[in-house]
Amino acid sequence: MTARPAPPGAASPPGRFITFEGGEGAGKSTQLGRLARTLRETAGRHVVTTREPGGTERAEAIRAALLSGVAKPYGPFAEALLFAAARIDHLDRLIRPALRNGEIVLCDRFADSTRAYQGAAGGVEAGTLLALERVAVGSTRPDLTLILDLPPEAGLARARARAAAGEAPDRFEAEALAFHTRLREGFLAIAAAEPERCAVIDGAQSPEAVEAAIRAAVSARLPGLLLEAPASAREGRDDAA
Ligand code: T5A
Repeated sequence: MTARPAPPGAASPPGRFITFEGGEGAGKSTQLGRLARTLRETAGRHVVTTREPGGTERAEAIRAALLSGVAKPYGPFAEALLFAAARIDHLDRLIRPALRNGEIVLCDRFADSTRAYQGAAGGVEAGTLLALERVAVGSTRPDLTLILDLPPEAGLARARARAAAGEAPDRFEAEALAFHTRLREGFLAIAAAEPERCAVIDGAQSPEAVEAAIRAAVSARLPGLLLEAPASAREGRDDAA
């Protein structure tokens, strides 16, 4: 998960930053993997896949603390600060270098998750979180955010099925249904407020149907990205993830 510097003198087309958002078990990781494969194999693009919290060694250490629940007693604002700390390292060490290198960064969750989990669901005041976001994220905003939407019961059932297979529910999966309902409303409110950046995808469909909807959204919002890359965009870069 490290981005390599562009070779000296190489043409550097602008990178693209695409984030996947949604509630628990919405299918983000599944769809991020499918889009990455399409972009690499069909379009010949250079793609970095990453996630939040995490994506760098330091941010992964913060992830472990957050998802274990050890930070929960400090409250949702303190958790928001920790998510922001992880995000700052992730942006500085992975996301911005990759974008500068002209790569396509696909990120499983980003700042909208803080707005939805710690804000809409957790109760931290929206203005406070936006101020924190401005400091932590600066001008590195996603070009496109795919919000996978489905009833929280369905997403939690998927997560529970995983738990039955031996994986313990994390800090946020263990929250009550009312929390997950507020979460869904929070993501939909973000999409309504920023329709030019966000596309809502029906995540309750089959994985193939969700994939098709995502391809349609990417084609509409970022024209040309799914078409075969020009030779100049194929040269001089290595896949970093
Ligand atoms: N968080 C994160 C915050 O509170 N604030 C923040 O700022 C940030 C960045 C991260 C946690 O941290 C919180 C949110 C999270 O609670 P995580 O482990 O990364 O923890 O959790 P999630 O991002 O929620 O990841 P999940 O794995 O739970 O969900 P995904 O990635 O949305 O779903 P996916 O693809 O793994 O699929 C889940 C299951 O469903 C199946 C898959 O096979 C899998 O078993 N599935 C489908 N089944 C039927 N139909 C489909 N269309 C399916 N798609 C996938």
